Amino acid sequence: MHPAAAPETVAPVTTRTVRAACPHDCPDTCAIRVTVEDGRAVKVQGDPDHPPTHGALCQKVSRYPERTYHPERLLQPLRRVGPKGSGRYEPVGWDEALDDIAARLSAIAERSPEAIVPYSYAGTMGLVQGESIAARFFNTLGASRLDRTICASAGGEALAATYGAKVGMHLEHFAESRLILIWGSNSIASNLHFWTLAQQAKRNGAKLVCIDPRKTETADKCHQHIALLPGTDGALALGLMHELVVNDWLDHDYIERHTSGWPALRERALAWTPERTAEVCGISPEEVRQLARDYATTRPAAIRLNYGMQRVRGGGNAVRLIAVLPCLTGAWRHRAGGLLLSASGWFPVDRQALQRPDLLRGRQPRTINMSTIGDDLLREAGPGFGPRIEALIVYNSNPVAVAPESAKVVRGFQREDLFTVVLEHFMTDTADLADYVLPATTQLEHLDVHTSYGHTYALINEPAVAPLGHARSNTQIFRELAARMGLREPCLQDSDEAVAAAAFSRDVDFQALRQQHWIKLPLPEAPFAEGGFPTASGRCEIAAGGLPDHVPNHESATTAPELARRYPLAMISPPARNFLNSTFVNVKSLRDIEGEPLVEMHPDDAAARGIADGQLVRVFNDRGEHRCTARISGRARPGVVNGLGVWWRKFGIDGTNVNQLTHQRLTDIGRAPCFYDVLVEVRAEKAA
Ligand SMILES: Nc1nc2c(c(=O)[nH]1)N[C@H]1C(S)=C(S)[C@@H](COP(=O)(O)OP(=O)(O)OC[C@H]3O[C@@H](n4cnc5c(=O)[nH]c(N)nc54)[C@H](O)[C@@H]3O)O[C@H]1N2
Ligand SMILES: Nc1nc2c(c(=O)[nH]1)N[C@H]1C(S)=C(S)[C@@H](COP(=O)(O)OP(=O)(O)OC[C@H]3O[C@@H](n4cnc5c(=O)[nH]c(N)nc54)[C@H](O)[C@@H]3O)O[C@H]1N2
Ligand SMILES: [Mo]
Repeated sequence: MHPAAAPETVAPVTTRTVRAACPHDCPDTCAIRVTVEDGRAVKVQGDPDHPPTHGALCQKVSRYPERTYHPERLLQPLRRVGPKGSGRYEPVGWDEALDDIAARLSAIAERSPEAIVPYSYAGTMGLVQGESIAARFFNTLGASRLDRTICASAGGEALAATYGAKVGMHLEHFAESRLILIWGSNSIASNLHFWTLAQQAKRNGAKLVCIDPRKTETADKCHQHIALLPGTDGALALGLMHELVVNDWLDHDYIERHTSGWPALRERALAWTPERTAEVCGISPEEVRQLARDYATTRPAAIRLNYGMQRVRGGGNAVRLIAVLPCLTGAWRHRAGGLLLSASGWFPVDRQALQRPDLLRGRQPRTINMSTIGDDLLREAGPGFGPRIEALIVYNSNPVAVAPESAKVVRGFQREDLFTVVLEHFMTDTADLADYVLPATTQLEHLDVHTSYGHTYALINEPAVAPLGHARSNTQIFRELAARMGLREPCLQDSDEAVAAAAFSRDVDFQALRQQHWIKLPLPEAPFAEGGFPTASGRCEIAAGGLPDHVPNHESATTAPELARRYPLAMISPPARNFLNSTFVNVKSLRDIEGEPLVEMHPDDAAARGIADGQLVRVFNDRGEHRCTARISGRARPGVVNGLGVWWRKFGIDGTNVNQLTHQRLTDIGRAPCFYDVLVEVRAEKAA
């Protein structure tokens, strides 16, 4: 900054504090206080009064003003002028952009509405700027529907099959647990406000056990780390059940009254001796025995399951099996016992009111799975698929970076005959391939209301500042597109306030939310102490949809031996602490902390390949290659390499990221991607 421009000598004329909520796809959904000086947001802080947030924000969100006022922020509509991918765009006015987009979409909609596909995920988790006016718009058109599977649908559907909904323990009660299994979660990085409570429990004498192939920062701080192979969590759960049965560590009364289907699963579990379990999981039999003993004999015992363990072929079955454990021991009897994967099912969100599926008027458009967008963009019209995709409207997502098997995703987005509109804050990898890029507002510039999948408070986000430049909110953009396309449904013009006020069907009054900033849902303290699961039977449904089992990975030595000979290393690619999926990768201060795209390797695997720390390597399989730096580290277990974070492709050495190596095969339940079920080989590129 030019020294003369430094503002610190001039006292602000007006200062106010605005109550906001963190919009990111994270279980914590923090309550934020934004300090606004003379119309500019200068600081964001965690709300000290909101119990889960407890006054603390993570490092990346504390940089939210830096992201919002980033010099590369998109501030006016852009139209492509060069070939796709050339990066040549010209600024255009909103009227010109929206008129042209409306005309092109209308022409497609008249012929073949399903050729129009929305593509969105959780860039913001807000109920208003997410699927409200946008969903109404696509429903009115009769556009293809999007199956939003990219993150949590395997575990989410599995949990709902077992418990009846995505529900679990209250976050706060983990502080009172005596044993916490942190299972498939790097909580310090991705669930920081849970970690604070786990620390409290630890200080009170609780034992913390981390179950994760990677020795994460979280594993470092737990008493024990069980470094199982990726995709073997279902086997571990069966092995634990074996021990519960043979030692009779079962709560027979709870099982009898509050579960259904146990006898058959009991038989199956008896085949999973600690030795067999250990063999499959790549751990020792003693680890299985010890974990079972701890879990069965410590009260209260809690499981913080997270979505990291369900990004494999058997992810759904694994969640079903793990969710049975607290029913077998009766851990649910105590409010600090049980399990939390997601709390989102507790929220009385009125999706009918928000999304208005009635606007389909009996039409049943096809559904496109967002996790196979690579294949689907390249698919011709045909029976079983329907029309070729002609137009894609992307908002709240960066599919070119985050969707699996990037080579195909990129080829799809590069189709010259595809009309792509991207609503964004920045020129992401996806925006780079758009016909139109429309500048969207950030959380500081629009109204929203929020649920959480990690706690049980609804929150409001009041706009703190006016939209920057010519940015418009997602809702505003869809309202205007609808008007220009002649769509006359009055609800397409609802204001953000009206949408926010309709978002909850009960318990959360919008005006009260405006007054109070956040509202805790009225829920029982120990939700399943006396059973009462939200299933049809009220019981934990162990065998709904068939008996759960360990389902091995798509890509493993057992299921694909020939492949495993050529590509003997399993690769996982969990989140980087200072990014949020691919968001924040362009914030330099955060990118500098993460350094560069890298792959962590165990010293033995590196030595076997003559790879030195810091060396440039080629990670590859039949789908492609990704060159990055090798970090030789005890964070990787033997046989598994860790590619951290979803970097923007354009920051990669060859313009690739880890998704160059992932595939589009889906999970057993929930039609989700298998990001952590991948085999690769690694070779040194040149001498260190
Ligand atoms: N800082 C930060 N926070 C985030 C995100 C981020 O990108 N950065 N992402 C957000 C999103 S979108 C989500 S969905 C949530 C939750 O996102 P999650 O995917 O749950 O993220 P993590 O907590 O990092 O948990 C992943 C952990 O699971 C481990 N893992 C990988 N494969 C397996 C396996 O087969 N079994 C077991 N037991 N563990 C495995 C990984 O090594 C990693 O440590 O986090 C959110 N929070
Ligand atoms: N290899 C690998 N791939 C992964 C994962 C992994 O662990 N490994 N994780 C997967 C998971 S769990 C998830 S959830 C997905 C995440 O995939 P996405 O949901 O696509 O998440 P982000 O990469 O954060 O991209 C969100 C984009 O939305 C934009 N955005 C934010 N707010 C707004 C808004 O108000 N309006 C508009 N128009 N845009 C906005 C941001 O600028 C950002 O570019 O990635 C998945 N991909
Ligand atoms: Mo996610």
